Amino acid sequence: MDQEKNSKPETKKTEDLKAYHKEIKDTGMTTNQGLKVNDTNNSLKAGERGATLLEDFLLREKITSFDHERIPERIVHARGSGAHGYFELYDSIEQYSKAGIFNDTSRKTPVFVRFSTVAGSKGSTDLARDVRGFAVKFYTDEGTWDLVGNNMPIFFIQDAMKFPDLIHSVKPEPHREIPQAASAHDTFYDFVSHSTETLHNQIWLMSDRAIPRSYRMMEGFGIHTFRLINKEGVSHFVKFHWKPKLGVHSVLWDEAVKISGADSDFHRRDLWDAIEAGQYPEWELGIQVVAENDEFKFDFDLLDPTKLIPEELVPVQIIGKMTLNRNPENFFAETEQVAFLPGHIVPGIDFTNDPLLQGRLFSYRDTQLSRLGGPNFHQIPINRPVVPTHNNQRDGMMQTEIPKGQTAYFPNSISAGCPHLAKMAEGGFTSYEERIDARKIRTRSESFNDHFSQPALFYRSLSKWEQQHVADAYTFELGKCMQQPIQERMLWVIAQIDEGLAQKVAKGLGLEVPKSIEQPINQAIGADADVEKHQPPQKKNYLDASPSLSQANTKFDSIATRKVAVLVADGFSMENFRKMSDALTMEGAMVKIIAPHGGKVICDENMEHKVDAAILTTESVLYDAVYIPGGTKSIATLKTEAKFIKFINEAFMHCKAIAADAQGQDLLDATYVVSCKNDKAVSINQEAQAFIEAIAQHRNWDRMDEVKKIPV
Ligand code: HDE
Repeated sequence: MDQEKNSKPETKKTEDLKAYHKEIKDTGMTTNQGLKVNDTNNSLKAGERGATLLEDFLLREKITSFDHERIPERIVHARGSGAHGYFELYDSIEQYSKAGIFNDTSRKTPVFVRFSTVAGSKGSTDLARDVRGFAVKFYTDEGTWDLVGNNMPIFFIQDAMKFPDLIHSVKPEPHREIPQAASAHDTFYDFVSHSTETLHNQIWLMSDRAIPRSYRMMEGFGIHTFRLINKEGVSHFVKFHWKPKLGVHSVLWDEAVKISGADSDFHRRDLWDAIEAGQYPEWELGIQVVAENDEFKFDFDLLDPTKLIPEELVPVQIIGKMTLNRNPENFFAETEQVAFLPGHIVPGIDFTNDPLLQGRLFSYRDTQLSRLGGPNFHQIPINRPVVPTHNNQRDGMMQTEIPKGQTAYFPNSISAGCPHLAKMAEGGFTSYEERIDARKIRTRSESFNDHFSQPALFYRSLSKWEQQHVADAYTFELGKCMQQPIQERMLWVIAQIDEGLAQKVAKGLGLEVPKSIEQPINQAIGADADVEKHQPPQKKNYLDASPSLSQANTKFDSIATRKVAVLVADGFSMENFRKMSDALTMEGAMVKIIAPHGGKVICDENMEHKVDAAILTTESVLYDAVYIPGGTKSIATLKTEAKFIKFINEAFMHCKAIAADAQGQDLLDATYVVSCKNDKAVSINQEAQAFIEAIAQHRNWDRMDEVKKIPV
């Protein structure tokens, strides 16, 4: 890996991008026309103290370019981070799909991935409580395939027609543009409580999934049911899943709030640093396949994007792996300008009639026209396929190619019929011939009407600590609503999912769960027959619980890339530090030295060590675990600095692993750790292995109730 790391691994796409790289090394400055520039600090003036001249083309070029540096940010998913990598197939799935990417195990298909939050602006915090976008562009040999998914397996609404309403409700309220990157406000809950189809995604939004520890520790989902088409033209329904090799892990809300202040680029930095360190993030691609004949065998509709297929009903088959191994060269050129379109598919993959997907097929191309300035956005280097493109589409803003020849139409004889059409046997795309016998009708299918069974299944499937987080999240979010009728309507709606959950939230809000809603939901918003039909309950119980929905059942087998804070001052024990640090780094963890000051710290063997962060510049919430090596002098110093005590207390309160050597115990005695000495994730004077196992567990939730008493 090291060799790969040093040489910056290439894919066919990153090689292709090199043609557009511009090295600014050993070169003089020129204008955009190539004129050598010898002064870029002073404008041309009429006299030393005189007015600037209109003639100054150097000033004008520099300033106009600057004036137009910004393009519109994405209307949703504005804040994001991208990386290059590749996808490898484990075994051919030609029985389901004829797509080259799913047949050829020798390929390394280049990918570009962009992770994002949804609601916030481009400069908002990474740690907002939000859904995360998980968009993958596969540069395949048959053309580009975009799998534009999220980190939750379902969506808020069932029909694209409602998307602008959903987004308008969650975005900052229009009269005062508050709050930024937050769903905790009246308009969102006004909408949610009136549109019960949102509840499933809504309860996921209240879960730990909405505050990931890292982009590298999130699942990804294509959400919609797609089709796979094999060589015989047979279609199977499919749902796509990305499973992170590092497991699914989250931070606590208290951490999220603090990280937003301490490092609002936390996820962006984490992704960048992991790749630079050669710790390449990996996900396995899984598919849930349903035969066409089984379309109607479920208690929900496969076309309804607010429903997931529990993995216990249809197992996820793992078919390949994606590795991200290269950071972009330039954020704007690549991450900002990349354009994902769910409509980008390749032969072997096709759409279903999911009405949300159908709307997306329109929206994404449309939005690029204003975001990237016209129909030629596919010519921007990051968006170019790795295969040649030829057609009769011409001109438009920012045409950068020079199509040669006399013809731009089909059919033609002048250009010998070129570009000619590909027959299906030559890989020409043909849409799946779905049989349809239908009336043109503006309505919602009856089969989409169950809004409560799956949110209830999700909640039932969570562990005790996850359920507590959901209750806390609802209490926080509704507590931020100003209008009591909205809070009460939400309480009533939550009670339809789980009465106990609603009671907990109501207690936190100081309200009662209404027995019924005085003004029925449908009356409150006018005569909307749809809403009336959806009124609960009769929840279906096709599964008591789906363990795969709980993060308690994720992987806990690695501490790779976990950040361990080592708290030291001059005189710390080098012997102990070396032992622990070697053991941690062997397992792939990142050891960071935190000292009372920046620069260097001196150990008891009189060696200088580079300090990674002075205590004043960092926070406990940025690390996964804490280690305190001995050394009498070091411990004595740390004890006198209140922020070190706070640092440990916070890590303890956030249920993280803490290790100390015998002398370090002295410091722990000055913290709340003293009250839980038998805690399984506190290892004092033990072998490194105990600490490593505790870090791999991510948190010790047994501590949860005890630490609530800590006033940090
Ligand atoms: Fe998107 N969505 N979306 N969305 N979406 C956009 O496209 C839209 C939906 C998703 O990193 C926009 O290029 C509609 C579901 C991701 O560049 C826009 C509907 C899922 C990204 C748009 C949906 C997503 C977007 C804004 C309902 C998960 C970021 C900028 C019919 C399966 C991609 C852009 C990136 C971005 C529209 C619903 C995921 C406006 C109309 C469901 C990950 O076109």
